[in-house]
Amino acid sequence: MMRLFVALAPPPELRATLAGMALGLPGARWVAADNLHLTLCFIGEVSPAEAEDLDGALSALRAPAVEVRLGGIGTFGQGRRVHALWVGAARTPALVHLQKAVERAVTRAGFTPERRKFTPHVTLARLRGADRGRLEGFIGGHNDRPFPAFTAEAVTLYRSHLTHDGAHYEPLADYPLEG
Ligand code: 2AM
Repeated sequence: MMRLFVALAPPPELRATLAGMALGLPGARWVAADNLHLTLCFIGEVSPAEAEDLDGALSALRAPAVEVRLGGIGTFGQGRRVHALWVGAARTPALVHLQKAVERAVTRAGFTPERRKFTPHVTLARLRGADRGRLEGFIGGHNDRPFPAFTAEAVTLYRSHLTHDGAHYEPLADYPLEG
């Protein structure tokens, strides 16, 4: 079985910038630059044959390229249970349209994507027992920071490998969007 999801990959320079923010919050488990992504649709465990069906469905996807604007720092989890730190993406109609198109393609291929509300974000770090003061300082220091917008020209099918030192995400295939 393989654990799959569909996401957008920010360009390498932007990923390097995001990964470089780790200096501002030591102690958290930062996502390596290569692994940074914006999830559009989480699929979960599938067999190799199902992965082929998914590949077929995503190959048939027709949607325009989207401009993605990152900005604003957020967290998942409450109070002492904060477990993820992320940078948000503007919830533009084009991005929402693309997310729905991907979800439809996945559903048409016979899968039931996991339904979390779509909160477009790029997870930067996983936290455990984070020091509140430091975390708030980090958020305050980066919340208004602008990042260069980018145009996502493809969606990527990723395989998630869960290892003892965190998840590693392997891009399996790119599906071009219409420019
Ligand atoms: P996260 O970054 O907010 O943790 C691979 O696990 C990717 O899929 C991650 O971006 C993760 O989001 C997302 N993901 C994991 N489980 C998910 C679920 N049940 N529903 C939606 N997205 C999920």
